[in-house]
Amino acid sequence: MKTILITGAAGDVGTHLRRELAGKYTLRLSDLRPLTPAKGEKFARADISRMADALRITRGVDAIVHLGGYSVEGPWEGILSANIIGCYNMFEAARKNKVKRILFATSNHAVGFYPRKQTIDHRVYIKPDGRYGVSKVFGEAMGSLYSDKYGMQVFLMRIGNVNPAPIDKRRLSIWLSPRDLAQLVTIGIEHPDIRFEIVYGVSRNKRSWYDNSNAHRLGYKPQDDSEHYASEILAKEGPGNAIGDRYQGGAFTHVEAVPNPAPLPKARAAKKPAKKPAKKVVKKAQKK
Ligand code: 15L
Repeated sequence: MKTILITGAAGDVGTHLRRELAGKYTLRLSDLRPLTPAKGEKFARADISRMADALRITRGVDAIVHLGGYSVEGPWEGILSANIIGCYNMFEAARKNKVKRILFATSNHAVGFYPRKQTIDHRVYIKPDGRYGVSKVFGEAMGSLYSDKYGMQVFLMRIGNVNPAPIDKRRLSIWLSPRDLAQLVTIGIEHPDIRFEIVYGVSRNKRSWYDNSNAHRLGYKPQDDSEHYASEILAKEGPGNAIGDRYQGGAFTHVEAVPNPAPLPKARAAKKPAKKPAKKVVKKAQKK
């Protein structure tokens, strides 16, 4: 049985994926946040913005599903640390530890400034819709470099929105059900001819904005279609936004931050400054 490392395993996508892949692979999990591993899983807490951590978690695995990172539009510091430095560390640690295959969760936001009225495939020029989208483009570029220069097998999944059911009108076009996610990831792990591939991580949605023929060529046969939920979703859709409604990336195209579904643990987000020694003690020390 192959040993697969899933980074960002405590997040929403990671949680769905773990459940779907249980029993198929030996799962090694990592995250900055704590996580209770299920039977058969092993968890290692890691901050991938530190190379030593990235090296530690990638040792001895057959493939990596790299989900970890800052998962929405937000402040540059968080994106820089997790998605630029962390992503670099993951590819470099994989290379150093001779892990041949890496599946990277890029995002629809790498191409979010394409208009909704346009159908795009995996060959379109990138059009990120924010700092987060730019960081995903960086990850795609890392994949291209490590494939061409080091022969790594790279599977880039431009993921839409993973949820048990679509949550709004935009997500009717980019929804990815957990079981379709698992099918796509399995292809990324198992397909014998992966060198460098870009696919869209979406279900068989009637309203899709993507020509996902590259994924289909590799054997992807999604089972779910968001259309079953369409009337219910559209009936409760709130007022839109002129810019967001025009582009595939939605709100990411016109706001500076989207509520972060995976905030850092408090202890790391705001480290207390070290206590200064009391003044008297300082004076004594100086006299010595
Ligand atoms: C993403 O890339 C995010 O990781 C996810 O949290 C959602 O916001 C998703 O895109 C989306 O566009 O719905």
